[in-house]
Amino acid sequence: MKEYPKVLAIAGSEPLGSAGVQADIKSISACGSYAAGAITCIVDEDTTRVKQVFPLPVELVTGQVRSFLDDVHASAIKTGMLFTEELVRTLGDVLAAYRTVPLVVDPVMVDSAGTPLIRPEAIDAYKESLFPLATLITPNFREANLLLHRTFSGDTDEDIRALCRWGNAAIVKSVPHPEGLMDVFYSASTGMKTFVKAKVDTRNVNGTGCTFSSSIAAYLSQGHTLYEAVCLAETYIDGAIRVGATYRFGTGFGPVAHFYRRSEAGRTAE
Ligand code: PXL
Repeated sequence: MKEYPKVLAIAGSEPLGSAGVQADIKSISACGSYAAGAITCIVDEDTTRVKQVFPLPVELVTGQVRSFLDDVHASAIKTGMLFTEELVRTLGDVLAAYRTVPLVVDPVMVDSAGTPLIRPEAIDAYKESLFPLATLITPNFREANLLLHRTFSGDTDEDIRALCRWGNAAIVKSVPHPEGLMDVFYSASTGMKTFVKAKVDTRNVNGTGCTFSSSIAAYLSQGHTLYEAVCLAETYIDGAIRVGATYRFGTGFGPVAHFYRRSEAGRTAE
C-alpha cells in the first residue's frame, strides 16, 4: 500500500477561500500533497475587511489535531491563525508529543492590510511554546517587527538570527528592498539566504502568507530538505501571485491563483 505525503493545517476558516485553512488546503493540494485541516476559529470577512472572529473551544481544536495525528499520521504540520494565547500554549503542549514531524509555524498576527489577527498577549506565548518546536517560522515583515520589538533589517544576519534563537529556522517575508521586496531565510545549515523580487502591481495578496507557508509544508512532507522546500515554495508563490494579478475578485484584496499550474497562463508564468 502507498502512503500519501500528508500535511495537517491547523488554521482559521476564511469564507472567501483566499486565506486561512481554505488557502492552506488549496496550496497543499496544488503542490501535490494530501491536505487535512483542523479549524481554530471562524472568521467573517469580505475582501475589504475582517468583520468578526469567533475562536472555537480549545478542546475542540486539540481534539481535531489529535484525531488526525494519532490515527492517520502527518508527514508535516502547519499552523496558521490561532488567535488566542490559550490556544497557542495548549497547542504547544499537544504538538510537543509529535516532535518528529516537521512543523511550519506561520505566526499570523496581522494580515496584508494591517488588520490584527491575534490577541496581543498571544505574541509572547508563541516564543515560549510553539517556536521551540518549529522547524521553520514564517513571519511577514510586520510580524517580524512585532516579534523583535524593532524594525527588521536584512542588511546583516543579526535580525534573522535573532528570530532563530528558539532552535528553529526562519523566513521573513516581504521585507522592503530597493528592487521591490525581499524574503530573508536563515537556517543553521545554510546561513542567511535572500530572495529578491520585483513588486507585482496587484491587490490580490490576501492569503499569500498562508499559501506560502503551506506550500513549504507540502514540499517538506514530500521529503525535500528545508532549503529545497523554501526554494520550491518561492517559485510556486511567485507564479500564483503573478497569475492571480490577472483576475478580478471583489472590491478589495483578492486571492492568489492557487491552481495556476493547471492553466496555460500558469505554465508559461514560471
Ligand atoms: O492571511 C492571514 C489570515 C489567516 N487566517 C485567516 C484569515 C487571514 C486573513 O484574512 O482570515 C483565517
